[in-house]
Amino acid sequence: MTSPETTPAVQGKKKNLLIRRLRVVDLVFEVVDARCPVSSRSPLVRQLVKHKQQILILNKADLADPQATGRWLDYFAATGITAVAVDSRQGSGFRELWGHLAGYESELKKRLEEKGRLARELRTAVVGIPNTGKSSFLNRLVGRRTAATGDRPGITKGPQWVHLKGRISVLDTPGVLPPQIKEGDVFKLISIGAVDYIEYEPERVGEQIINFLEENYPENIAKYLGTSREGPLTLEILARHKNFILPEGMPDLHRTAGYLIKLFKNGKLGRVTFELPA
Ligand SMILES: Nc1nc2c(ncn2[C@@H]2O[C@H](COP(=O)(O)OP(=O)(O)OP(=O)(O)O)[C@@H](O)[C@H]2O)c(=O)[nH]1
Ligand SMILES: [Mg+2]
Repeated sequence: MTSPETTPAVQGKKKNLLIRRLRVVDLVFEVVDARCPVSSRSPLVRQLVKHKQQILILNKADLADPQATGRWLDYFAATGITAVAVDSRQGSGFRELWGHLAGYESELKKRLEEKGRLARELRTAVVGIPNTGKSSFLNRLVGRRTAATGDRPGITKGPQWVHLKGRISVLDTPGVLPPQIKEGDVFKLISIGAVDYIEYEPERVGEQIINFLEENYPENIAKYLGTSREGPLTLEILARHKNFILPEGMPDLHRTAGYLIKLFKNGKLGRVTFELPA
């Protein structure tokens, strides 16, 4: 079923509005989930930020496998993409981010001076697919600064600029972008809460999560699910272990899958990263 908010016409309108808002922005923070920093990028971003600078924010780094995050940072550095791993809840990684921003700010100043133009603030904006932590990131960036000022004189509605430290400002509303839904990535997007599992077969997603953990983080299964390690875990075994049994005595796989997905979303299955650089 398609809700009115997700019809192509509405999405098209939203996209155009976002493009218009981003027109005056110099630098875009794309907030992705550090647990799957590639499949949580939006295909739209490339189109939106074609001529802009970009910083990739690997958010929720506290939920990701730290070794994997290190590999991703090396990978992005090697491909010329500025990427910073952060935890927007606790604030780690933001000191490094401010260092990058100071660099971009002085670069802009130099560029404007060379062109003989007046100095102005470095304008930034936050974008990303649902639930990656865009609002948390923005709040952390803004801190207690609440002095939002109007976009342009005479316009009272629409996004506001918040002035940050130095000569940097950020749009007060993050842009929500659609995720790229590739068949093999759906279970990751569901696990990070970017896509609603109800629209997919939860049992299949549950199996995929279990298979992924079995293959990559078997120690997390024992530690966080408390099942015995006598053979590979299945959704059915987990259902029985949790006593999720239907009145007819069959294991409730639907409920078990929902339970697993919820654990994942809340980071209760340990630190895990779904994908590694090639
Ligand atoms: N552990 C952890 N949780 C985080 C982090 N950043 C955000 N969260 C949590 O992730 C959930 C979503 O965060 P939001 O900031 O609302 O994400 P959003 O991208 O603005 O979400 P939408 O506006 O719905 O697209 C919330 O429960 C946050 O508390 C982080 O760095 N680490
Ligand atoms: Mg938000």
